[in-house]
Amino acid sequence: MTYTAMHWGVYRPRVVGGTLRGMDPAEWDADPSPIGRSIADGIVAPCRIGRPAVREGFLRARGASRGGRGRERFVEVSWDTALDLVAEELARVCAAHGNSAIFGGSYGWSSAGRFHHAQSQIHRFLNTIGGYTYHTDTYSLGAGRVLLPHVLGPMDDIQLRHTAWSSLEKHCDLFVGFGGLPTRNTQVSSGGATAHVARGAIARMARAGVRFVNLSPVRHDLDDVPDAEWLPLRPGSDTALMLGIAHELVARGLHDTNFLARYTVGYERFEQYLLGVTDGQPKDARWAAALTGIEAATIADLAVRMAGSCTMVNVAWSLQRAMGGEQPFWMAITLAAMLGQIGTPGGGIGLGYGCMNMIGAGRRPFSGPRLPQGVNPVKALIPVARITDMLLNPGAEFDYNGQRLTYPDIRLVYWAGGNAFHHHQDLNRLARAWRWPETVVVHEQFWTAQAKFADIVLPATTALERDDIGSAAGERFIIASKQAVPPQGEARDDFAICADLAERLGVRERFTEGRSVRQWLTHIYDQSRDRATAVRVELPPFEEFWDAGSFELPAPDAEPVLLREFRADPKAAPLSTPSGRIEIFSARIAGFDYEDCPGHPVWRAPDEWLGAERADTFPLHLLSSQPRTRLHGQYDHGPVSQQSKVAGREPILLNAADAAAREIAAGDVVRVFNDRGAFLAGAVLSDGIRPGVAQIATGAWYDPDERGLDKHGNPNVVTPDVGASRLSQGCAAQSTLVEVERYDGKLPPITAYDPPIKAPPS
Ligand SMILES: Nc1nc2c(c(=O)[nH]1)N[C@H]1C(S)=C(S)[C@@H](COP(=O)(O)OP(=O)(O)OC[C@H]3O[C@@H](n4cnc5c(=O)[nH]c(N)nc54)[C@H](O)[C@@H]3O)O[C@H]1N2
Ligand SMILES: Nc1nc2c(c(=O)[nH]1)N[C@H]1C(S)=C(S)[C@@H](COP(=O)(O)OP(=O)(O)OC[C@H]3O[C@@H](n4cnc5c(=O)[nH]c(N)nc54)[C@H](O)[C@@H]3O)O[C@H]1N2
Ligand SMILES: [Mo]
Repeated sequence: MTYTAMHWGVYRPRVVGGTLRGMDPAEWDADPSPIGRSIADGIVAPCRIGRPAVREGFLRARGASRGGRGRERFVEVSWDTALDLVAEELARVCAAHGNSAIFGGSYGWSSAGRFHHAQSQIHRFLNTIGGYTYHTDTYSLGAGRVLLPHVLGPMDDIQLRHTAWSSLEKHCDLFVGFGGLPTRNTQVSSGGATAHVARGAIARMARAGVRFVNLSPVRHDLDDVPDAEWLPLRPGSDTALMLGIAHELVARGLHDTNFLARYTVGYERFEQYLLGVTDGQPKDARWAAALTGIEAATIADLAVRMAGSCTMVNVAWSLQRAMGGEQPFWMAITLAAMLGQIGTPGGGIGLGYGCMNMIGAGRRPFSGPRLPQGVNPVKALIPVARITDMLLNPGAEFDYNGQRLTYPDIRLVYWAGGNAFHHHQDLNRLARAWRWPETVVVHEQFWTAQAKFADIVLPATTALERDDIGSAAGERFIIASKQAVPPQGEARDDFAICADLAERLGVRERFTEGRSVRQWLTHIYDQSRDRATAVRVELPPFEEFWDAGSFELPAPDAEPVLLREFRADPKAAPLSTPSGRIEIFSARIAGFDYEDCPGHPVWRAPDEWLGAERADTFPLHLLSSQPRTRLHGQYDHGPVSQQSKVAGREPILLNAADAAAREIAAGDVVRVFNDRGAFLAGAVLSDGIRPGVAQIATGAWYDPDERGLDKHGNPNVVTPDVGASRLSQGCAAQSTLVEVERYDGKLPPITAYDPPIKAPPS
């Protein structure tokens, strides 16, 4: 059987006469993602990179021409010419400046297959030539992932152990979703969603009588349950709302003092703050109402219902992708602890239901196949979202998770499988910083902005064009993802590219270990087989797995319940926090002495939100959320994404009254701007979004004109490039204020998908 594993699902490629005609969802998937419909046209689109290419100025003057980066056209060259050039640049930079001058972080989702995972290939390759400056953390979970080990346990582990949907169906009464429960996001899992479960599970919960509360500025964040209660709070105010609920619990004696005493530390200190003993301000429902825009009586009523029901408190990851993003996660954990239901089969804390398919999917997690990356002798690192700061400030010091680190001096940037001009904030600032390195090498499949802002571009294969293994922890299947069509143009696998570079640098054998692709697939599968056996999962031998095309992992013996063992016996099964318990007060974090992240959860007004002075100038809060029609920027050129555009631009959701006040009608092109930048988008009007809030999906390919106006709708031209706090330095994209106006100028054509290739001389 031939399957292809993609992050948004498993498909059977329909190939006629060597051409891909379509992708049929795997037969077992009850709720396949429509994104698969973008692939057949997508992989042969004109924006596919056909041949290696070098920026014109770079061919002439190498690094001295770097001011032309992102503006100049490219000249197509042979693979030999391109690889010689890359090898030369790597050798030159290592010799002159040391390996820490190479930034090889290469953040991004690349493709689902675990062997051809581009970022892993790059890391392994760079390690064989002496290492590189790397990144820690993710854009997904910057603040949350740094906070969690201090107060609850490692996020990577916790996200895989979430209480199964099937358990919630039986035991939960009330599901309170901060950020809603948007099933558009459960289309994907990192490494490949296999059987989509969230929508079916939510429907069954609703039928079983579970009540849903959607605490989000946007109604459609919980549109799977028609009678869900919608409480449209102000963006960025969730911590205040949770504090208001917590205060109400204490005022009514509804908090679970036994749970707090047995399973947590530091509640007393937090309670002093909650009641206003430390700062004179009780965080009561009236106080919270003024900050959140939700009435005090509604907050009080919610507190009573939460205490009287089996309640799941869930927070979307978007809440922590914000200034002070640690606080909503920490406060949600604190609130759930006060309710005393953590570790029960229907209540407690959820950190990401509705963010990915794997959360709550209920399969026993084991560590699947992955490419060993070797050892990186270079110790220089950045938290992933500090890339622009790093490029602009070599030698400067910064805080991170209790450490004082120094930005390295980067001369060469190497990227494969990610798109910084999609994912990073304040893109005009990134574009300026991007002129500093002497050399930028990118492997890409398509002419994204990441490729256009490179010096040397090497064309990579897609998942359809190579053999691989799709595997995501917590998913139901692992997939033998088989080549369906030949590589398009001159595209090559990232592995083959790295191997040939390693050859030129004299380390081919160390990089490949003498293995072919098939031998590597067998090898990494066998390694994961041993890890699976350790958690009592028996995988078939490789050849059997490969011939079958997929393997269904067994359901666990008991339904997963997050922190069940800890609840049963906190001494026998302590958490990995310093105290072994839930840390409502963290002595360790307090010891770091960061005013923007003190020792217990607090409300601190962010610099950018509707309550800030800045809102006088930029009165709308812009949410930049995950796209329904694609994964980030991937296949933005495909039909599923293209059909969703408005006047060729990315749709932006505006409140009908906000639009009327600005004489904006549905379908108008609008200019969205602040003092960092501006972009065009297509207006969609609704009463399902709180007045004063606008929402746009991320992922429209960056398409700046000469003056820096993005013609297409990439929100990252207006988002702030600051760390969530000194603790995590995480991405804070959600803390963004803008103004919107109708765009009456002549509409500039979209050029995002045009290949920047110089026509050969005639
Ligand atoms: N404003 C705002 N910004 C955000 C977010 C937000 O909420 N708001 N969310 C953030 C989050 S959570 C994330 S995870 C990031 C995502 O940011 P990215 O992961 O960087 O986004 P992708 O578009 O998935 O980029 C992957 C790129 O890899 C290429 N690619 C795919 N497969 C291969 C391969 O096999 N080889 C090579 N060489 N290339 C390949 C694709 O063509 C694509 O361009 O964005 C972040 N940015
Ligand atoms: N289809 C699709 N699915 C995806 C992805 C994709 O690109 N496409 N990306 C995947 C990735 S990499 C990740 S990390 C996850 C991300 O998962 P999330 O970070 O949870 O996803 P978002 O869509 O950014 O945010 C969810 C909702 O939170 C709401 N929200 C934003 N700010 C606030 C706030 O301050 N308060 C409240 N209460 N609500 C707020 C927004 O209305 C938004 O719709 O999604 C994954 N799923
Ligand atoms: Mo993410």
